[in-house]
Amino acid sequence: MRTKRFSILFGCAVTAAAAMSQSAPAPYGLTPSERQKEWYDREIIAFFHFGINTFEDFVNEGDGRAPAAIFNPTGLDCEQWMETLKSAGIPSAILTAKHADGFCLWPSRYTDYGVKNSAWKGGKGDVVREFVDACEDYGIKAGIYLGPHDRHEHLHPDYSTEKYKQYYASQLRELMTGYGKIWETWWDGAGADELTTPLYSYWYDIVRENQPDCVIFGTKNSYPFADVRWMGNEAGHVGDPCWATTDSVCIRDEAAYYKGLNEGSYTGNAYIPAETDVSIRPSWFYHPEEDSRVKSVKELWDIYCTSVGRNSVLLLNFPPDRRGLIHSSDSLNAASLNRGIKETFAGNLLAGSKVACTNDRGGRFGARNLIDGNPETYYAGRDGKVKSTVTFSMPKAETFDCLMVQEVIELGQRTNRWSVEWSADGKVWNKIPEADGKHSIGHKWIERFEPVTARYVRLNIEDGGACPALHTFGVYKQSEILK
Ligand code: IPT
Repeated sequence: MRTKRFSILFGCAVTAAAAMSQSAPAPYGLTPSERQKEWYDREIIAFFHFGINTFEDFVNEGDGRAPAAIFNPTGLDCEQWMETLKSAGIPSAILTAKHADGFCLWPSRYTDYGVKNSAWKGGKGDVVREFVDACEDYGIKAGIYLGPHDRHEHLHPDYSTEKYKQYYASQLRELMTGYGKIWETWWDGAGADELTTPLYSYWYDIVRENQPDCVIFGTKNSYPFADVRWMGNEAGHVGDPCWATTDSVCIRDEAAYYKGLNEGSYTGNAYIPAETDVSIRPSWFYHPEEDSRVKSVKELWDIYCTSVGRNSVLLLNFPPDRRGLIHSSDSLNAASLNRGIKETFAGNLLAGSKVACTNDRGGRFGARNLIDGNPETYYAGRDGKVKSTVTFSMPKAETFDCLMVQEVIELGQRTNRWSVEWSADGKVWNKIPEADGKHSIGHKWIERFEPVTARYVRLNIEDGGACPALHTFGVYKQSEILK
């Protein structure tokens, strides 16, 4: 009796030891930095375009001549912005501290053009301070947009002067040193063609020295310093495929430039994933005329699927109005999107399946990890074996119209061709057209399709640079909220 019990315990110990000893696959190709990994996991970031344009009629890019005095929000409440983010499940936000008009939302020592000469709070206010304080109180990661293109300053001398270089540097220092931790900074390429790489190089050091974890959005001449890239349009449509890697962007060839941004390149020489900036309204700044044109929940879901669901991060703009508040339509639609996303992905219909796999590394890397709901555990194949078929047998037939797959991004972009099929009987297999001949996966890939009813589902990993390493795969029924 004693011996038997001992041997059972011993047997378990051996199995556990074998599982532990199975080593993890080595990373393949380029991999994300800690900053990039953290950024990917945010999934959605809010953009707040707010400034002097808000107080003009239908201006989205002011010329820097509007009098500072007109900036006068009657009820600015950054905590109300944060309430919007909380109900929308958004963990991070970026404020336009200075847009292209040059108007500063904080009392910069280096210009008179800003809140300190506005009617608001008798010139004693600081929107950036109120924003970062509210972020801190609500556990939201704060980011700052400091437009490199400044039409107020640019009225005379041009950008190549030492004066402009130092002017921007001084303002960047104020923001990077005086407002706590900054998680992202945005170098808009709009109107910024004249700004040179040496200028950005000088400004880059200021960001890095003061904010080591700050993600830099860069395009065009700031691209060499970018952690994340623009994805080529403002409509929310990331390419398919969309690789996190891309080749250095050459602006002279327009078509290659946009393709490089929108799709990236599997063999690209830099890891700079795509950020998707899009406004919840037609314009970037608030205009009452657009109150009836706020994107619907369905439109937002489409954008989520073609951004977050295409290996990108969504930067969704909520423009505060002349009171300094987010309009209720914007908040309500974003909150519904969040509820719909949660409801959809709470129910992985494969969760109770039996799992069979043709390329299993063994140990703690079994294919069951794909459906355990835990992003920390993952499935991996054997070294040198890039193909794999993972078959899921559900306890009963289920109807679904959506799938999601996620790679272990720390281990690189391994898989570069995949598909998903379904079967009612486990013998006759049917393709899902939207999930056939696919290429990139990355942080998250989502496909939607006409509902199918199936008992069996298989994920085919058809090619790649190294054995697969994926942490999640699921099929789902889209929530009614999103329709
Ligand atoms: C566009 C810029 O060219 C690009 O570099 C990036 O900053 C982007 O804006 C951000 O949306 S210009 C825009 C009018 C498409």
